[in-house]
Amino acid sequence: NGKSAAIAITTHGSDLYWAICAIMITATMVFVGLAATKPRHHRIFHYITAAITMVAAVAYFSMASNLGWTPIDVEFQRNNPVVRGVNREIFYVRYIDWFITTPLLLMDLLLTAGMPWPTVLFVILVDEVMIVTGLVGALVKSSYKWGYFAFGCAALAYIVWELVWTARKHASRLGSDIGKAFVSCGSLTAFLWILYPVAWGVCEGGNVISPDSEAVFYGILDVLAKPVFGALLIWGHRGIDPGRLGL
Ligand code: RET
Repeated sequence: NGKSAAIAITTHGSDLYWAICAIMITATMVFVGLAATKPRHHRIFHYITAAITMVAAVAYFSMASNLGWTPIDVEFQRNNPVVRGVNREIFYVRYIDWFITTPLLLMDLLLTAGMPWPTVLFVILVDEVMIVTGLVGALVKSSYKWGYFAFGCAALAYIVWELVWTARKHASRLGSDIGKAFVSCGSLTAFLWILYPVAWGVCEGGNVISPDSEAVFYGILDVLAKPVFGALLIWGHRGIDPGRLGL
């Protein structure tokens, strides 16, 4: 209907969001089930990882149900760069998910590397700055959104540096098995996390790709960054006594 207010909204995303919700629920059950096979003091990584997919399951339930979003005016509309007064569906629920899950993902990694708690705390606080700047930037209508984006990218640069340099060296000093477990999960994380601001730039930021494509882009990233990452991490810990990490 050409007369109704234009809004870029997902039409096919819901099916994909339901599928990913199911993946997150299944992964949560597997991680909790695996925890039950271990003595209680060997469950820390199972519990952290299960909490990550549990939170994501609720976020995906929301998006699949077409909830957790708000229309935001966009300055640029694909194929029609001069039209004003156009909206885009912005899923703020993603950021509630990320605010909880990205610190947990960092705990998974930094505890694997045996990092001291002040470092873990500071990296998590910087991560929270990154997520909040992303949320505020997504809700801001003017091009000031790119200022928030820049702050978020600076925060991500620091986090990636801590992972690929400081924590990697720390992990390898604790033993080659710990070093290997960290490098596989740490490299996957560094690679995937750098793609999130790319997705943000073409979705919430620049409105270049449609909300349907956004569902695919963030969807693939989230499945790799949560359940696949979690499986790799728990597998990596199979021969490692948490006592060696000070846990
Ligand atoms: C934003 C926009 C602002 C700049 C940057 C971002 C990075 C977000 C990241 C999110 C990671 C999410 C994960 C979710 C769980 O699966 C907020 C998009 C740098 C890195 C891993």
